[in-house]
Amino acid sequence: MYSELGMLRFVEFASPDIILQRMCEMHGGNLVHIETAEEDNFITQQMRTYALGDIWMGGSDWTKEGTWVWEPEGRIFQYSNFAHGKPNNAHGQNCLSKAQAHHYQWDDYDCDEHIKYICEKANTNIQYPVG
Ligand SMILES: [Ca+2]
Ligand SMILES: [Ca+2]
Repeated sequence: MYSELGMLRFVEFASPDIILQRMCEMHGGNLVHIETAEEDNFITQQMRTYALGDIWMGGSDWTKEGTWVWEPEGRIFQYSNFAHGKPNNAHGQNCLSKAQAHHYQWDDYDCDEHIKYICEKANTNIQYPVG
């Protein structure tokens, strides 16, 4: 079950992030990339509005530990908003979350955590069904 909100699609279930990226691709998008403070604040507002808790974004340091990139393009972060002391690579964490517990700042999580996720797609003015 999901609802459309501008270019964002909130999907109301969770599964490992690789599958999530595939789910986003099936809908013509990617896991969300947050590339400006403005976009970060916008996503925070949506998370509060929809009580999403923590979410996955489309970043990882999977390929090179400590080098965070937006997937699948592999573009290195220009903007980031990690919480104090994060990322900490605890247990080898390689996936990127935006966490209510960290006041909506970012943390690296274990990639198999079951949390919600946000897909984004280019704003093409195409209308999608809500279901
Ligand atoms: Ca890591
Ligand atoms: Ca962490």
